[in-house]
Amino acid sequence: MNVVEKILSEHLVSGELVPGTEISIKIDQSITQDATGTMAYLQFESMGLDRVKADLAVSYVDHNTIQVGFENADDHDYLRTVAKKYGVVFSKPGNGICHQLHLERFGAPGKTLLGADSHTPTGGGIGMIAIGAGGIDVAVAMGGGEFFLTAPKVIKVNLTGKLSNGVSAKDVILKVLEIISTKGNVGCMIEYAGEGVKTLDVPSRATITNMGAECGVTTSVFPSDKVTKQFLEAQGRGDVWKELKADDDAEYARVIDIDLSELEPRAACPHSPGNIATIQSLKGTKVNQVLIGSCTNSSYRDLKTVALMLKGRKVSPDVSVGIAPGSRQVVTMLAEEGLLGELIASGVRILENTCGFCIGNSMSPSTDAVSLRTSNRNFEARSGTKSAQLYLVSPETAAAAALTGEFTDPRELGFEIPTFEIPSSFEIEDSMFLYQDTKSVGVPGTEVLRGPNIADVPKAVQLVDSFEGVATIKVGDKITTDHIMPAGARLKYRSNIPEYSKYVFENTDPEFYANASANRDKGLANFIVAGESYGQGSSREHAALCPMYLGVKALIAKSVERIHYANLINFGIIPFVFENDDDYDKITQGDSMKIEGLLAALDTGKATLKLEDGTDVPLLLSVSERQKGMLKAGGLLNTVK
Ligand code: MIC
Ligand code: SF4
Repeated sequence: MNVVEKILSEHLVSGELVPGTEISIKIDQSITQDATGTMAYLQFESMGLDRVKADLAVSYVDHNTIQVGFENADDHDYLRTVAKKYGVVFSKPGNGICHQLHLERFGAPGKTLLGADSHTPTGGGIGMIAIGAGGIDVAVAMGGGEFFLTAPKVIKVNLTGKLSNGVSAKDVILKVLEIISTKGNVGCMIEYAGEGVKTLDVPSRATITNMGAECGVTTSVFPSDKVTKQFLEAQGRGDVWKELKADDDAEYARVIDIDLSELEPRAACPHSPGNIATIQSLKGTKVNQVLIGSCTNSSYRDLKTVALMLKGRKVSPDVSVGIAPGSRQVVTMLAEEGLLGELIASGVRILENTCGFCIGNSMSPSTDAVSLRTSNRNFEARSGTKSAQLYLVSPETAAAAALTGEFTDPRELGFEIPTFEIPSSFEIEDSMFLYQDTKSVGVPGTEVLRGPNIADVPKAVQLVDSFEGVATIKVGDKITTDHIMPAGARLKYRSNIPEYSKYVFENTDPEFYANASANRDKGLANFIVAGESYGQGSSREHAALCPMYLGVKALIAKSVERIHYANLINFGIIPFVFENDDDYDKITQGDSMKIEGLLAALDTGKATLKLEDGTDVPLLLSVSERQKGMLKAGGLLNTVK
């Protein structure tokens, strides 16, 4: 067996590991963050359990810490008190970014982790099967329920050689993205193997698995070896280590070879993480902003490297440079070594150790600005500035641009980039994790605080046999959840669906909310028509929940990405795909349309979309027995026992 098969078979609850078929697995650990967590806990509460049943559940607050107005703080109070009531470890705002913290303090090789955030696969850096999902799936796992997924095709990425000075983990995953792109990888997992694995420390491995999310794979995993052991020991958690490696005769669906020694610095160019170019080809382009941090590249390894590169030097006068560390551990260690002081002296802006700029809730660049970031997504408008040009690069490339004010290959800076070694022990101080007093857990009446921003969770209605309605919006390929449900300034409405729904497709079609609600109020169904890879990006179930609230009944797309596909079904929206992709061109936004025989379509997997000019468009639907039940009932919440 390969590593993926070993972990999955140990956790298998139903099905067989036959690629493409539905299986379910036991989840050992779960994580939520505040932007998805409020919904997840509201849904958990509505299931009527008295406490969480998973071995470990952690609730992190890292996305909405700007706190302009009362909404974010209300959410934090709700999350803290609901965690106390149900036995969830609560990570206070200011403690750090969920994925970085989980890797440091809780992750363990061989375990399964389900997270209400698409970058949960960061945990694959220490040999976990760590998967991102919608909040409601995580709520079910917290309640002890299994998680359903497609048994994966496993892609082996065979690493040989060793990275050269100035080239780092981000350049590895950008190379992987160059090879396999952001689409067409649904139902796959990546397993890293080969001699080159040994040369990568855990933070580097975690950078690589983190951004596997951008390839659209279910997760990515590294073996667990001596390097993993050393990292866990330095985190004071050597006891959770176990070795994990693929058998010599393990098989894979596809093998990709990458020679680390040959890699050069790369960037993902606007507006997709899959739009890759070398830094050499961008050399000399002026840069306005450099931001270093996010769950991809905010580790002690990354920021120490940057600090040593900037030490004794000044950032370019034309560039605004910010650093957001991944955790308190990282900040403390930089501070104790005097490196925070060096960063400040060089002219860097020190940002809070949260998601911050990555989700566009601060540090929006100026109009048309070129912004270099070490984060994982550069979708249009995600930064808060639609005209900005975002490039995703390694910390070394970011620091080089900070110094020179233009794209610069870090290998050409004229000085050796400092190399990094994992310390024998990290600074461990866990006081911003609130572990629950077992006496208060599960006690009825333990007070949960709900401010006015915490609204009820809407439920979908039961499926009817036909929908008559309108193609309320028609969009192109690679529509991300950031297009569907903007974050940034709108993030504060995550626990208030009626309010948040006003911003569905805000940057794509500002009339969508008015048109969709008018149709819904007239009893017409809203249809979304889309191209390939619809729903790329985040796990935010709001991209299904809010459209559902506005009366969206079905999606008709060329293809749909994994987490979003599951989220649509969880909220009773039928995810059809075109039988013939060319039919996409037959539909115009605003067209009236009808789908009949929906109940039968659930069984046959086929339906016909009738356009107003009499054209019939054949559609396909691929759902498991379990998903059929959910669609009939009007979503997962209506079926949970
Ligand atoms: C993101 O990076 O897009 C987010 C914000 O972390 C999302 C979750 C969310 O929308 O709350 C993700 O990646 O799942
Ligand atoms: Fe936070 Fe950005 Fe990571 Fe999402 S991708 S969890 S917003 S740091």
